[in-house]
Amino acid sequence: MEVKKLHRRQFLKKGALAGFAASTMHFAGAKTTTAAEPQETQASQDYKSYGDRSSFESSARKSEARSFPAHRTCPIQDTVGIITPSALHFVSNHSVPPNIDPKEYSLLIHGLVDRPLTYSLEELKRLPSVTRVHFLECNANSKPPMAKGSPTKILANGSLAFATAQDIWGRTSCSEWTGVPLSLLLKEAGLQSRASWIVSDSNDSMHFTYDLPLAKAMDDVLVAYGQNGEAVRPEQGYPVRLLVPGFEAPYSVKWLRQIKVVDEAYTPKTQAIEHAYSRPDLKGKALWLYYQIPPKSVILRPSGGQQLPGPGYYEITGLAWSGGGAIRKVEVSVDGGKSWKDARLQEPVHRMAHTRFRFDWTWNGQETVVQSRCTDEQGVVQPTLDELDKNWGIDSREFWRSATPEHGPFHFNAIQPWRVAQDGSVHYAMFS
Ligand SMILES: Nc1nc2c(c(=O)[nH]1)N[C@H]1C(S)=C(S)[C@@H](COP(=O)(O)O)O[C@H]1N2
Ligand SMILES: [Mo]
Repeated sequence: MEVKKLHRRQFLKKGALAGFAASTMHFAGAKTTTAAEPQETQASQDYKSYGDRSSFESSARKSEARSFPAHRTCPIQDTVGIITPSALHFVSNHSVPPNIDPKEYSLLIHGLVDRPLTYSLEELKRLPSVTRVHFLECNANSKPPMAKGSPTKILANGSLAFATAQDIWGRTSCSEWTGVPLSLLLKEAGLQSRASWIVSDSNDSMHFTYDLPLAKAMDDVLVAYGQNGEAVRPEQGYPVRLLVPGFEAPYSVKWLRQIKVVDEAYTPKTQAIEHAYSRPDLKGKALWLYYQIPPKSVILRPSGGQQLPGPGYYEITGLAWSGGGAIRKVEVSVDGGKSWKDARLQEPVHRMAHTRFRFDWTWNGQETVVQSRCTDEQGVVQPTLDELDKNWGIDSREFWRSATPEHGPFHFNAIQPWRVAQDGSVHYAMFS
């Protein structure tokens, strides 16, 4: 057979590293070791019926500074592939989460419909389901961490000490979600002619409430009960949440209680107070709500707080995503933005999902800046910080220093530069 005839050396030649001369291909840090005898660490009868990861693995969520009552960032720099392990999915809770018995659960659909309906979880699961890979991203993700009250220290050269990808970019995650299309439930209930928006609320202590244009609700929104092959996690809204693909994550109401069909935007309190931002280009005189996430990408290895052991080959890897659909292209620059080359995209590329990119790099040991920029299926390109400033009509270098954690234009998608210093340390270099 063809495959069997390929010797190891031939195989390596055909591989991704074929372009690297053997002499330049010393792997920093790679050591020759002899295989150790496998250690019997756990008797097989000790394996749990619901398993844990290896005791050597320690990647973990982190509390955010503003952590009332529970905001947790995802260790995005440690993930591989495109699916975030459910146990590491970022968490954003604005009040006390409920603990819902699935037997007691019910979802009410009412308002401008012909037949108000309630569904138990079992009834929802009898309906035709779909499974799709989608990211969720908090509106506050990737905003510069230099606002007042931020724990991040600004160094003399403008670098931010200790700013890791998790600190800045950890409010996004990507899962395989399973559920019933919301359009199916709304059609069952029968939409009346004045119907144009929906308002969804939840079973948490504040009844977190958000509205959504009906056109989006009828397009691709899921009433989700599955996450990565099992029930939605308690932190993610067990037993049922809305999943609004490509929109800022607050639209995806967790612990979903009811959906009311209405004839105008309601802008409920949680939306108006916690998620509307003043427009700097209008001198802060107007509050603005954002919907679709713009194209974003970030290099995760190497990224802030990491340490390269020395010159040599490294795979640069990171994630790209866009609320506008599929990622078409990710370019990487390893020379401070002078030149850009296409990265490889992990296939298949899902629409409105994290997309893994990979890029071969041989670091020569000199200080440099690495960064990525993506383009989505609509041809929208991730902007530089200067382009973003121009769109918003601000000088961000001044703006971010005077901003407070609660105040400032979120929805931040500027290209993220990381500086690799000569000693191999990696730093946030957005403003330097
Ligand atoms: N019921 C309810 N839904 C909610 C929230 C909440 O506090 N309560 N937080 C919202 C916000 S601000 C975000 S960013 C996303 C986060 O989803 P996750 O916690 O599953 O990552 O959930 C949204 N849905
Ligand atoms: Mo959020």
